[in-house]
Amino acid sequence: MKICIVGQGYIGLPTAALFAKSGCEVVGVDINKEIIEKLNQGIAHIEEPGISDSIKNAVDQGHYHASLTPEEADTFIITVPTPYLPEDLSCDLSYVISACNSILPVLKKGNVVIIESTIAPMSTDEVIKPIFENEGYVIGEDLYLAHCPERVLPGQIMEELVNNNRIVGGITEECTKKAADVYRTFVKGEIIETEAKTAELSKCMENTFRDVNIALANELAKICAEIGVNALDVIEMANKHPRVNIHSPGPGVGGHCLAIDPYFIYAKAPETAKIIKLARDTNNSMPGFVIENTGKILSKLDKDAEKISVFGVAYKGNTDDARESPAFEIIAGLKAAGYEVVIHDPHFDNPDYLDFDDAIKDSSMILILSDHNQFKDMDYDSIKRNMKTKLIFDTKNIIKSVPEDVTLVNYGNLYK
Ligand code: SAJ
Repeated sequence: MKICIVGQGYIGLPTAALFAKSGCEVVGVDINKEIIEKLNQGIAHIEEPGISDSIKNAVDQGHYHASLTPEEADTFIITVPTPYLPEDLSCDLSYVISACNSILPVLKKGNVVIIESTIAPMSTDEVIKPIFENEGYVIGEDLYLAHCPERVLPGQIMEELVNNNRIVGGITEECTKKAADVYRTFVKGEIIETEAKTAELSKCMENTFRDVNIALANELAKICAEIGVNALDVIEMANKHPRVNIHSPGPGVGGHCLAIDPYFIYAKAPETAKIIKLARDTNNSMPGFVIENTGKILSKLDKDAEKISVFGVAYKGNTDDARESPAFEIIAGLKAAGYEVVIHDPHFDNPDYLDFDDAIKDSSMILILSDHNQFKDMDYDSIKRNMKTKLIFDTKNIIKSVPEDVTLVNYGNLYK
C-alpha cells in the first residue's frame, strides 16, 4: 500500500514512520522546504522519543521520502493543524481545505482519504465532503472519506499511535471499513467504527473533558490561596476517594489541543456550552494568577527584586513543544511589570535562552513553568552561590523538597 501523508508535524511524521515500518511505501508532504530537505536526509525535525531512529531507518530502507507536493497513492492522510479563528472561536479549516485541494490532481477512483486533524463536529460532512464531490466523486462508491482523529500524547506518540484505541468515522459504512483497514496495518488498540460526526465530537470532547477538569483544579488552587488551605493536600486527600480524580493545577493550559478544541464545540452551540467556555476562561486566567502571585511573593521576600529566571517555556514537560504555552503570556506580563526576565529551557536551542548557571545569576526567583525532569532536582549549591534570593516559585508543583536555606513556594503554600 502507498500512503501519502499531508502535514509532517507532531502527528504526521510519527504516523508516516509507523506506516513505513510496517512495510508501506510512504510519502510525507509538507509546505516547509527546509523540513523536507532534512527528512530526506533521514533527520527528524521534531523532538519525540523514537522518531529520529524510525525516520532514519525508513529513509535508509527506501520506505519513506518527503516531498513538497502530493503523489499518487492508495490512501491519503491529512495531518495539518486546525487553529481556531479568534473572531468567533470557530475551527479554522483553511489548512485542511488546502491540503484536500492539494491532493485533487493526484487523486484516483478507489482511493481512501482520511482526515486526522482535529475538526469541529460536522466538518467532514459539511465542508470536506463537498470538496471531493465537486470533482465528481461519489463518496462511499468511488472515493472513501473518513475522519480518524489522532489521540496521542506528545512524549509518548510512537507508543500510543500503536497501542491506543482508534476511532474511525466514515461518511458511509464502506468508508469506515476501508479507513479502518488502513489502520489495521500497525494499530494494536481497538479500532472503533462509527460515523464522521460522532468521531469529530468524541475527539473534541476528550480534550474538553480534560480542559474542564484542569479548570476545576485551577479554580481550587485559587480558592485555596484565597481562604488559606493547602491546595495540593486537598487534591491528594480528595483523590484517595475511588471515584475522584482532581487534575493538577498549573500556570495555564497550553498545547495545540486542550487550549483550542473546546472552542470548536463552543462555537457550534455558544448558548449551551457554558461549562466548556467557563473552563477555557478559567484556564486562560492562570497566567494572570501566576504574574499576580509572583509580585506578591517578591513583595514579601525580595522587595527590590529585579531579575526573574523563568524555567521552562514548553507547554509540556520533557518536550520542545511550546505551542500555546502559557509561559509567553507570563513572561510578557512580568516584563511589563518591570522585571528583567531570563529564560532557561534545556529542551530548546534558542540562542536567547540561558544555561542554568547564567540564568540564575543574581536572580531573585526561579519561576518554574514546565515540568521538565531537569527541574525536579536542581543544583542547589549553584542556586545558593549564584542567586540574589534563594527562592523558587514552582507553578507545576514538581519539586518535593529543597534544602533549608532555599524557599519553595508552590500551590500548596501560596496563602502563607
Ligand atoms: N495540564 C494541567 N493539569 C493537568 C494536566 C495537564 O495543567 O492535570 C496542562 C499541561 O501542563 C499542558 C496542557 O494541560 O499545558 C495540555 O497537556 P496534556 O498533557 O493534557 O495534553 P496534550 O495537549 O499534550 O494532549 C492532549 C491529549 N488528550 C487527552 O489526554 C484527552 C492527547 O491524548 C491528544 O491526542 C492531544 O491532546 C491531541 O492531539 O488532541
